[in-house]
Amino acid sequence: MSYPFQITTIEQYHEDYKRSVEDPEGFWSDVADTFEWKKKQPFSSRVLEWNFTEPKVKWFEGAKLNITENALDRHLKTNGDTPAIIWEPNDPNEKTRTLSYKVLHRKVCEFAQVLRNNGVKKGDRVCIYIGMVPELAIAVLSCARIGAIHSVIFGGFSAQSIADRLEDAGAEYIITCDGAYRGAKDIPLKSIIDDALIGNKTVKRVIVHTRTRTPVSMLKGRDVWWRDEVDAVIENMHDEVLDVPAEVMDAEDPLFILYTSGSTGKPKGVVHTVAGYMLWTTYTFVNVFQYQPGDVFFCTADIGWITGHSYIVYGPLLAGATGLMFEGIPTWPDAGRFWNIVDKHQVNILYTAPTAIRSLMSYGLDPLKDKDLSSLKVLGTVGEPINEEAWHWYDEHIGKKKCPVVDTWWQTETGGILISNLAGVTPSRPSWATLPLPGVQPLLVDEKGEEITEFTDDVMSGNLCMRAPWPGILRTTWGDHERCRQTYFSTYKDLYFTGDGAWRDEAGNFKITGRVDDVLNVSGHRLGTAEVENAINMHASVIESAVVGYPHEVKGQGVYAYVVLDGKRRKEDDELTKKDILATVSRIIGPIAKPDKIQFVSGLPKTRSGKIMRRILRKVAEGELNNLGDTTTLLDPAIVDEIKEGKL
Ligand code: 6R9
Repeated sequence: MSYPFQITTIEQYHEDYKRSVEDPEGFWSDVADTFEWKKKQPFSSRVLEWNFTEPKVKWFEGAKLNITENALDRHLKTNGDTPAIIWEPNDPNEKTRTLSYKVLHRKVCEFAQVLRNNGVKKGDRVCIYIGMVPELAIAVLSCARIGAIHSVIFGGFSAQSIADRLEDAGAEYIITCDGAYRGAKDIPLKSIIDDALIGNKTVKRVIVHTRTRTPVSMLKGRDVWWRDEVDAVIENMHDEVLDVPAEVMDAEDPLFILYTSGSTGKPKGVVHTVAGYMLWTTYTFVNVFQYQPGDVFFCTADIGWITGHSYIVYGPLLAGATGLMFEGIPTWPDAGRFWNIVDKHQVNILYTAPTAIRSLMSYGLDPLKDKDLSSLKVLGTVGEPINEEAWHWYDEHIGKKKCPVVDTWWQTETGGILISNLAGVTPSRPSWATLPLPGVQPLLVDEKGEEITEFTDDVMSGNLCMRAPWPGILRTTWGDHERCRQTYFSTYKDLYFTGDGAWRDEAGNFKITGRVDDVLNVSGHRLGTAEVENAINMHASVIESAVVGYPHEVKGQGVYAYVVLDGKRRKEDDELTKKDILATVSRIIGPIAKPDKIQFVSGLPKTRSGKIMRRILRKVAEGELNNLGDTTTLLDPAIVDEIKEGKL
């Protein structure tokens, strides 16, 4: 496969960038021409219609296609035997599986037919809760093939979180598996689904894949086995080759919903649509990583997050690439696991998170001994700001200083990478995401939404916004368009607000400094402080709580909770109560949201109008006790001294 839109020189980057801003419709139409459409854009209508007031964004509306025909069928003629997914199991002694494009296409067709047989139709919502096995990618693509809207839920979420998401999406179908292996743990996914379904009235069918052979309950009339359903499809197949026709989708039909945390309590279902997302993931994959046919691309994310959607499933497959999918974790059975995988599969491009790099750094260089990393050509990071120390370690010890490091900034809402250097084409700079991709128009604004144009000490600093839509931007939040407007398009008029703060230098490079709203980034996972507070407050002894982030050596940010308990407890029960609170948070959100530190306090610092002064709590958690700023407006200034004394 060749990529006519691949940028190969810095001059071309500047030219393409310029054209993408001056003539976005022409620019993206040319990229769109490299895909297969069932019906092209009617020439009388516009390629792009948009405003950020409603907001409304439509790319190629009226054109028809199916994303799986672009990700699978179109590669069959020339690259059918190319490996699409190489799967590395959790246990290094278990056999690797390799699925060629031909095999993946067939499996997707079979399972798409299973979904149809079970009543799934275009537009229906299907919740997918499976570990990192190829069947997860097959389930996702099968939904896309028949036009069902998938909503993948990460394996670390609790039954309660799943129940909330099922309800919000109005999901009628679930695809899950008995259990998932992650390091030394087996996670009983089906049993968690069973708990999530207590009281649920909308789910009609649960399809269960077998992975761990964990005993599961199977309810007659609701639960069916993946294997049996596929066997039935194969038995009833008349043709030699099963080729389930792909549903005709409009460019702007929804492709998937993915829930993500914001600064308010309830996660929101970010909606991406077919054509824009297809263009954006392919374009960014090919350009940022400079993918060349034959390269093995290893993205270490989980498909439960946007990074896995865009750079394990869609981007690489749309580009006809070979992707490596890993079931386990970087530190099991030992901290050399990633390097074993790179060596074993001769990985060329590695894409991981700063938190993984920092965690592996802490094991020293021993795990790297005797590992051949010479196949590596490009390294990437995503999910949170990367500190310079981790950047240099990655560059020196993994890339041996010969692999460009791409620091890719983006969000669930952006569909794919927005700001990043292009490997070996545009320069990298430690801890800077550098330049916007073509089609991306970032700017920095102050609190009032005025564009910042003045430099102080060579940089300007402000809140990061976008001026115009790129093809991969979110279209709405599921079932609540007003929430989408409020969250992203109302803070600053006519701009998309990212929630991040950033710096910009005179050459136009960006450095992302972190969230400026009440969202934490723990090990690259987004958590809303309000969400965690709601979960803590569910504990019977808790009156109120406030959650802030603090710098954490490995996780980037840790979760620090200040908790006010009712007066009934005994001091000697404190440790137990803390554990109970952790268990409560695990049950309500999932283990990923458990606070790292819990400090019991007799009250929270509040203004006279009752607002919690988070600034003070943040400073204390960061250990900046002498720099708390003005505390005179507090209702009860004495509380600050108590909090300082009790700091953990
Ligand atoms: C892709 C993904 C989005 C938030 C985003 C920002 C942070 C992501 C980053 C980065 C600095 C990078 N973030 N990449 N910060 N440098 N290269 O992670 O999506 O889970 O939605 O998180 O992650 O704060 O706003 P998501």
